[in-house]
Amino acid sequence: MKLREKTRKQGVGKKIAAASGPAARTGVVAVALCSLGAAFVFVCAFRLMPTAAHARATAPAKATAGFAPTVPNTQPPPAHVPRGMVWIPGGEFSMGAADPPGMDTVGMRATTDSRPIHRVYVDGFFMDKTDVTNGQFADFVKATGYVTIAEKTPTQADFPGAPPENLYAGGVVFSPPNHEVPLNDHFQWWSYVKGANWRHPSGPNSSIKGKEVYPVVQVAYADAEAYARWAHKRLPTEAEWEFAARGGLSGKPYVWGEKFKPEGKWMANTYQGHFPDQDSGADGYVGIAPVGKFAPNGYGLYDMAGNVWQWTADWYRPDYYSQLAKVGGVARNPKGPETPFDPAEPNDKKKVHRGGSFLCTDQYCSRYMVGTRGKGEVSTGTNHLGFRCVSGPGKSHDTE
Ligand SMILES: [Cu+2]
Repeated sequence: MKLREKTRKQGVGKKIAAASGPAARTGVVAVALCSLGAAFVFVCAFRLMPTAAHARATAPAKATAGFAPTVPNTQPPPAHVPRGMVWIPGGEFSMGAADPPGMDTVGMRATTDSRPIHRVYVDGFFMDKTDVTNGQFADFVKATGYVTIAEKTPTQADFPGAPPENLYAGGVVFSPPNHEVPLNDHFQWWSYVKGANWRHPSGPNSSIKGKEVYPVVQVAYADAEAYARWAHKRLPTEAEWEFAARGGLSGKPYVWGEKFKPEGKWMANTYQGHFPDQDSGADGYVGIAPVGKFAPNGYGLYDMAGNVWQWTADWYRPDYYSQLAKVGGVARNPKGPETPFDPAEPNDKKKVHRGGSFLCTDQYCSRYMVGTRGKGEVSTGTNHLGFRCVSGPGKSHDTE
């Protein structure tokens, strides 16, 4: 596997171990960016043609093919709404992402895994208005003494065959080059950094001091799940996440509607400038933004596009939507496939990521578009991956 070979050569930490060992923390770099495995590498390596970019800017995409209206449940919301959460009514909707005209050559072709568009029903639930913040995660750690995966040194037992010098604790960090680089090699802008963890998102010299209201990052799936359990919540299924993100709309390319910048207004923290070497921060933020700085969607949820990716509870399989479509009818409260499988990295256990991040750009990966899917190896944290929780009438998704 090319990515892994490369990782091995570069000697970037435990991912190396991964090359010969079990899946844990392997997919790391491969999944990190909007770089979602090989499929992404094939597709998003191509730069969006200026003409296409222009076309998109001036003629907003009509992405409604295959979509039918969202039919929300009409029962009144529960009387008590937990603090920091909003009620998502649930109901029936069309799930998936279409190819907006003018964008099908780059940003969206990698998203064949978000098709076919299919009909889904989810029960109502509460969802955190924002991503879980550093402050909230700190409360959890203080209360429980929890140690995240990125803070633990991987053991030889977990990674047999790995050179001991490669077994060190850390996380994957966006490390932009200072010059233009080919977009077919994400090692140009992702590094495995020793000592990177939620307290030090970009490495030992970085800090979250004064960033209590920024989303927590460098959390592995188990870390997010542990937080959720502590908070008497759970992680959303992928279907719940998308129903919530669409905010009652149907078939729109963005969680706020049809146009990327309605009336010239930035609606999400994404990447402007020249990817990956020059983030102009035109939207007000270079890198991560505090939570809730952009307008909420129709359900009152903030940052359901851009800023940081969010873990969902579902295993990732590129053909899951096809499986559901084959069954036909309306998929009720789907919980993802039984087992994970990413053909690009068949040994890695990946969960679905949603929402895109501050690194998403139409020059490389436009997964701030609602309906598109990301994925990530479960033990891998990065500095553009966080989460938010849900709770409510539905039973807990994960029972152990
Ligand atoms: Cu992206």
